[in-house]
Amino acid sequence: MAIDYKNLSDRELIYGQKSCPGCGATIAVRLALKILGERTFVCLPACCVSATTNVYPETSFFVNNVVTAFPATGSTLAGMAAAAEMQGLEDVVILGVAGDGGTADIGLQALSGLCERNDNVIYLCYDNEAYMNTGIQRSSSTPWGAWTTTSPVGGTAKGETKIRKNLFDIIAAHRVPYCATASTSYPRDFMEKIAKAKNIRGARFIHIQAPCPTGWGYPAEKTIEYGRLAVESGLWYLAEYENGEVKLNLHPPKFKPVEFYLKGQHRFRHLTEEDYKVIEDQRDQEWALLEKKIKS
Ligand SMILES: Cc1ncc(C[n+]2csc(CCOP(=O)(O)OP(=O)(O)O)c2C)c(N)n1
Ligand code: SF4
Ligand SMILES: [Mg+2]
Repeated sequence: MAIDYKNLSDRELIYGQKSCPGCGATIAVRLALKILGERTFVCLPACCVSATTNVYPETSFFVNNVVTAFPATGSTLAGMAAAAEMQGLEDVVILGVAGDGGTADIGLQALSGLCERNDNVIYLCYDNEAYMNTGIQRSSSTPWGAWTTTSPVGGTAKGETKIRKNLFDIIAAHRVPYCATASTSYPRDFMEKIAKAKNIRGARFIHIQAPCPTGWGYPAEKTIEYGRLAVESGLWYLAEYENGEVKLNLHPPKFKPVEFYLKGQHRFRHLTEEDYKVIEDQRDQEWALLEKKIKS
């Protein structure tokens, strides 16, 4: 979907929020609202974005927004979409913005219902790979080997022991009209996906990796660099599911070694050369599965 970047509005629809410097989640929401515009109605569960934007009695959103209970984003969005339809509001976008914990864990049931019913909403999951707002606890999207306060390091413990859920696959399996992955380090790709989603009716889902300097343990000015390294080393991919088909938006000609991505982050600093090998094997398996879906 071509975007006229030169004439993109200068107006910011989110500002003054209290997030950490370099917060990838804030970048994701800012870019999404640039494309979606003022007639967007946002729903957020408990998460970093809601906690840093809605500090009573103020809000940093310059569109309507509602904060719902942690598991309830999908069901609240369904109600908002039904209300918009009842009122004949054709020009509005109902947008959910939730973290990985609120999406892949506690909110998954409500989200699954939303997808099955094909409710007319866009659901944006920003993935900082842990429960950051409450002090860095693991989620089912935390990568293997990562330190969090609930996947500790020390003695025999070596960080997260499980392989992360593949949300893209889970949502695509609901056969929704549109599902995509994105990265805050590839803003054009992301904004084009948002623009495409805006023009589709029904349940649309975008899963964006949003690096978090506080939880990952790297200097705030490196958010874009780490997001790029994740894609370049094959640990995050940019893909779309549409009309029953999976499409890859970018395939690095040759993956960068994973240690380029892992080494500078505090959460991975205990990992050894052997662990890097494990992560590369997991990556290759994931890509083999993905490539099968693209060919078939
Ligand atoms: C039912 C319920 N359990 C726990 C909490 C506490 N809580 C609020 S936000 C949060 C973590 C959110 O993690 P995620 O969805 O990944 O968003 P992030 O904080 O990383 O932005 C938790 C555990 C809650 N608000 N409600
Ligand atoms: S903890 Fe991470 S996701 Fe939360 S506001 Fe800070 S940088 Fe953003
Ligand atoms: Mg999170």
